[in-house]
Amino acid sequence: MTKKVHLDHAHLLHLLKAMIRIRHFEAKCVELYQAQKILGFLHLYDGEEAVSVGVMEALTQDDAVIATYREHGQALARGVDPKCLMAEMMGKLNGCCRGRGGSMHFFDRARRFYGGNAIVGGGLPLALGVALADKMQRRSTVTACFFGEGAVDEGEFHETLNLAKLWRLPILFVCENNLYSMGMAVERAEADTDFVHKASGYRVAGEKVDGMDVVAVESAARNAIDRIRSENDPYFLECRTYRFRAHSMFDAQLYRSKDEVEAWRKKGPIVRFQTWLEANRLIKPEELAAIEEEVDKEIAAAVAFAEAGGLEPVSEVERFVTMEAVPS
Ligand SMILES: Cc1ncc(C[n+]2csc(CCOP(=O)(O)OP(=O)(O)O)c2C)c(N)n1
Repeated sequence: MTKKVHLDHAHLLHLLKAMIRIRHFEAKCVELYQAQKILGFLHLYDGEEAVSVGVMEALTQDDAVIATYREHGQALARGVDPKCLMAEMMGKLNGCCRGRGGSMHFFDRARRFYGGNAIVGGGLPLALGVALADKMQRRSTVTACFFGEGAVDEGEFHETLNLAKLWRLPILFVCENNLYSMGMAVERAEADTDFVHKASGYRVAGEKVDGMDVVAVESAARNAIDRIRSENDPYFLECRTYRFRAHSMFDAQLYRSKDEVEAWRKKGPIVRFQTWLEANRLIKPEELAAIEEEVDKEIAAAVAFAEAGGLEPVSEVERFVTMEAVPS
């Protein structure tokens, strides 16, 4: 039976705010990058916000999350503190990884957010390990594992799906199919572009969902998680989405036309949801203005926190290279 999302007014505004938070956080990151306050790589999630916001709504705080290198949205939607994330972006000691991880390696143990990962597909075996550990410790949790469609070409994908099914691990596989893997269009890379079909090769059940529709994603994720918990089996969601920006900051985007991007922007997750709310008189202009103002304040506070943070002293850089005793 399909479980409906409970669309009360507060929940609708919460979904919109969560997506706007991600969009504005990243817009600020672009400014800071251009001002050379953020260095290294920067892969934006712009256009894909409905996927992480919808999926996270279906998880409890005990569930675990494994993310990609495009994980600013995944971390924010999981409820990781934007202050620690912004400080991490700037490489500061008060960042969520002491500034050692940067844009691609957010991590927050308290939120069971086990990392962004620079390696394409690298999160898949980690998700397997987390889910196995939870199962062995008899926790009834689910591990949500995000990855791009490019990761499906990696051996890790195939090994992970096989073992997840064989060991009946409670993993929600979330394939963010944004149609491009760097500059490679999905139909140029895949003999079979139906990823649900690929998952079924390992007898992992799944479905496609419109990744530009936050309510559709939340509903699919809720059903999937119910099913994972009741049937003790992994499940696969292919979220069809699109990234509006370049792969990273170094990408001239010669592989797609401006018209294509513009056409997708018009059906973007925020504009679409907001227009629907407005058309159905579910949001008042002053509510929208309040959301934008609150989010901008949050982000300004995050930037101030990050600016005030120091850098790791050189004398400390070798710390954590080898294991230290973890206080129990
Ligand atoms: C194992 C590995 N191979 C290659 C790369 C270089 N690389 C970085 S991003 C990327 C494309 C991945 O595309 P996809 O998984 O679809 O994710 P998206 O960037 O579209 O979110 C590649 C090939 C890498 N980081 N890791």
